[in-house]
Amino acid sequence: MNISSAIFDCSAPDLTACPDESLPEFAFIGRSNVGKSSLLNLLAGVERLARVSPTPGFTKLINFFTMSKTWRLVDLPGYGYAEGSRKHVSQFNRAVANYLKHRPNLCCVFLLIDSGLAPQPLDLEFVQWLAGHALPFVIVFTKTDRGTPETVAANIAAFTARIAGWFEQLPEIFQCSSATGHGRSELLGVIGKIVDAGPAVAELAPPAAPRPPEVEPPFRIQVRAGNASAKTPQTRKQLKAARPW
Ligand SMILES: Nc1nc2c(ncn2[C@@H]2O[C@H](COP(=O)(O)OP(=O)(O)OP(=O)(O)O)[C@@H](O)[C@H]2O)c(=O)[nH]1
Ligand SMILES: [Mg+2]
Repeated sequence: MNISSAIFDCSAPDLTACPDESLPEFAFIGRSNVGKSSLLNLLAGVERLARVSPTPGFTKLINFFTMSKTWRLVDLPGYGYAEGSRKHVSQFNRAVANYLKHRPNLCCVFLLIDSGLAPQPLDLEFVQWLAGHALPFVIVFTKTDRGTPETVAANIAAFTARIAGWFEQLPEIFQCSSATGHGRSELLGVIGKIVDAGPAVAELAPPAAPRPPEVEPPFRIQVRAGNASAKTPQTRKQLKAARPW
């Protein structure tokens, strides 16, 4: 997939401040420092488009980037980072959960997992949370340049084994390295398939059945039904049917 232009749109502190819903969006979520912003830059083909830092918890807002004037990449704050005042952390976490649950033009979530680590409870919980909310997502194991191929393969196999029982059909699994470019074309392929499908995109959503028991997101927030946003009273199913593109 060719990207003719990549521009930063805006940073939003919460769902109400997000830009219009006219373009399909693909969002990056995962633990702080897993490589979300780096992967965004790799896919966009622009160094330093999203800001990268070795300090965990660096991305603090919902950042929107428009590609080829037709679709967006969305860089989200990570989870699992407890620094900062409790109030700020919970505000950001609530904003991320609201974005994921109520953004009608969100086509696919890229859940990033560090390929150098054995399965982490927070990441496993987050898989459950995404599936429990029927969100279309794929799993991307990051930083494959850092470990030996054997370690990466063992960590991916262990993670897959932990989640296998939760799904009739597993979410698609990818590997990437923002350092070497590994995985770029495969991930752009996922996006291209969905963008090209246009309004029929709902049929491409990866199945998430059987529905696992609902758990609170790893960042442990409570979002009361009907209190998320005045803009989002409809269910995801209704919204999918009404996608604007
Ligand atoms: N070796 C290697 N380092 C990476 C890779 N991806 C990211 N990094 C490094 O990991 C650190 C964190 O990268 P970011 O892209 O800022 O991570 P993030 O998930 O956006 O982090 P937060 O915004 O804090 O949640 C930086 O020092 C990156 O250079 C990768 O594929 N390989
Ligand atoms: Mg970041």
